[in-house]
Amino acid sequence: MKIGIFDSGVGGITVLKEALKQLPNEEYIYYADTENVPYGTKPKEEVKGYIFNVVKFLADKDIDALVIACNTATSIAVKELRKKYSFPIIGMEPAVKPAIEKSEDKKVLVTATTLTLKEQKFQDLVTKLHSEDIVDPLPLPKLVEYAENFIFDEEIIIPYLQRELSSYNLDEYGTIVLGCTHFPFYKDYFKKIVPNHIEIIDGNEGTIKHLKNTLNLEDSTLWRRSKVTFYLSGKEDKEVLKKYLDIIR
Ligand code: DGN
Repeated sequence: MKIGIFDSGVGGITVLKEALKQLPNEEYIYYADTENVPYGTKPKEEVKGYIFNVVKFLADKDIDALVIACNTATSIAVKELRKKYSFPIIGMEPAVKPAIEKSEDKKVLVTATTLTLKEQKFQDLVTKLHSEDIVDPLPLPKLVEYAENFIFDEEIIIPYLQRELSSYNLDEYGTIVLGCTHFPFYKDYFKKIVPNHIEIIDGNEGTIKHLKNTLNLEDSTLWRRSKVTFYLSGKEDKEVLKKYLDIIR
């Protein structure tokens, strides 16, 4: 099957990696909209325009399914995209439900982009789960910026996270949700600075399981190398692509 995956930039690579792990026999086209990154801090209508251009590009490549490897893009465009295209579209949303189940009697801290947390889709999810009193949102837009600039240094990221988390009494929380695909790059840093009982959850594994079920893909004992083609809309293509490949390896 030919599967299109896109994000504004490098974040969706964390989803592509999971896809290669669970579904190694498929063909992937990864599109990074590096010319327009970040999505999460821009006006909704502008970002919608970018998303529709990307999906048209992928649809023209005759994909069998699309994974929106971006929580922000999913929150603002998945409904309209599903109306427009007939292939299955797998979106992402912050993994609030599993986080509530794992948190037991404690609260859930949901980190994501500003846009994701502002969107009605997120509010509806919290309401549907009757979790208004236990879910706290925390936008971390700078993590997107760091990842896009391939900044993964502990000395930079840990102080940023410590500052952002400093106003929360973390003993009250059972889980932290990474509701942006750029954030799993920093999972170990979160783990390093939060109390041991807190579990850090992202939605990548669940998203690819959903893709697998939707396409009825079987576990295969025959393994062949998946084919991945990358498209980047930005200018520094070659240099960035090299870094993407390093991350995938
Ligand atoms: N990776 C995107 C997400 O999951 O929301 C956000 C990236 C961005 O453009 N801000």
